[in-house]
Amino acid sequence: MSFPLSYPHSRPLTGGDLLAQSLKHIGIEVAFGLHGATLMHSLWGPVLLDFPIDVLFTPVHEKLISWGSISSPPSFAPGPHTEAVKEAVTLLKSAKRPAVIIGSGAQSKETVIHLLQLSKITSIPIFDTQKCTLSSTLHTKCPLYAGGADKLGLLPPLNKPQPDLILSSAPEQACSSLAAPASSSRPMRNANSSTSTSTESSADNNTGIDKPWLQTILALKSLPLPYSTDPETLPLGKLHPHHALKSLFSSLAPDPILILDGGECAIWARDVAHLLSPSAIIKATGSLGFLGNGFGYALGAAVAAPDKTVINLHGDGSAGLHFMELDTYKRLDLDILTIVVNNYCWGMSCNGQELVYGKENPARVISALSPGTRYDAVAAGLGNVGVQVSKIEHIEDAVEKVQGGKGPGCIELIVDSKPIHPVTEMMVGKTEEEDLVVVPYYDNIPRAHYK
Ligand SMILES: Cc1ncc(C[n+]2csc(CCOP(=O)(O)OP(=O)(O)O)c2C)c(N)n1
Repeated sequence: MSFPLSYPHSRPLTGGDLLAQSLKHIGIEVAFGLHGATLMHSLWGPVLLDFPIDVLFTPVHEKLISWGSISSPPSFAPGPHTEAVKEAVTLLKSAKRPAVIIGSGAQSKETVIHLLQLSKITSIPIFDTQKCTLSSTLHTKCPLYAGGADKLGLLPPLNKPQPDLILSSAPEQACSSLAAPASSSRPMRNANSSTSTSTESSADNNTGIDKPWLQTILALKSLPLPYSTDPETLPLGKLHPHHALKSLFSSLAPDPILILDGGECAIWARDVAHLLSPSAIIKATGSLGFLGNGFGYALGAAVAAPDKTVINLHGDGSAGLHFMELDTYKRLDLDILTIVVNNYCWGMSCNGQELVYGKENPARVISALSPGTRYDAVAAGLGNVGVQVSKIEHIEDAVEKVQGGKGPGCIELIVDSKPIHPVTEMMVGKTEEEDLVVVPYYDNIPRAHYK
């Protein structure tokens, strides 16, 4: 039995977390949560049960609900069964075009060590996903790091075959797994041991890998991004968010801890984060919301790693939630650079509304923010060095000003709210299919028909 983990950051606080994928499974999830507390090498302590919004929207068909068993023990401890691991190794050895996709189930340093070892021994390329925060480590340390898993979608138009086996640590991700030893459903300790079992068992090598295919796969990440040829300045005179962040990240000192908050700005930033060679990336937003948490993460990171610069990146929406923390940064004289990517709106929400209601209703009453607000001025009022930038050619000067001295600073980067990032389009999931209800940012659900 395996359950995808929904939010691994809750692990330090709980014994484990479980994502209810459908109402049918709620009974089993609850039973598993109760049993987990008593199983060795399983969950312990409090268990977080996460009911995603698409599940909460689903009508209940009582007959289909499986209640599980609250009183009897499950037949197997959850997690990879030895036989399942053996079978996965056999499949890995026989695959010609295998790939690993990692997600939130592979976030610990130990897992990265095992993944690097696995990739080295087996020549299997590793892809990551939006949910994974390790790509900078993989980018610099893993010769077979192949970029985001979305790149696999480029294979059919290039007339190249898809992988014949995917080892996935994130079965909840978009790509369907051909075989997965489901390590993501376990606490990290167990997930690691399952990875190392595969690593050791594969030590006598998969020799049958299609090498030309591997080269094609590795070249995908160097293909230009779809918006890299867009103009730097858009028709309304504002900067394209991709070019603005690319230029800013190329100018900043490398090796910081990078905190990504906000909506679209975090995705634009993630596309170019490797230019900063960050020693760690911490994403504030995700499946449970958490917009604005980046301010606290930045504070914690700066106190825990005083020899590092911390980059605290926000949209003007998330910035508004806890901007007063800049007062704390100054009081403690912390090396935190806050970047406000200001597009004068809650961009991801406003662009989502554009996609769903665009033609029928152009009003964006709630998602618009004030164009007059000067975050650089507020930052300066809180004792941070504050600079506003609206032109690419002024970025280097701004960086020199905020990184030249000691203590916290803030760069307010004025950008356009367009183009809509492709990830927003994908998450909004707009479709004309009549039998589907669009649940923006979550999976669409089948339309219920009541008799
Ligand atoms: C606490 C919380 N509230 C609401 C959301 C939903 N949400 C996700 S992205 C977003 C818009 C963010 O706007 P902004 O921070 O300005 O970044 P932008 O998308 O403009 O780059 C919102 C409201 C959330 N993730 N967390």
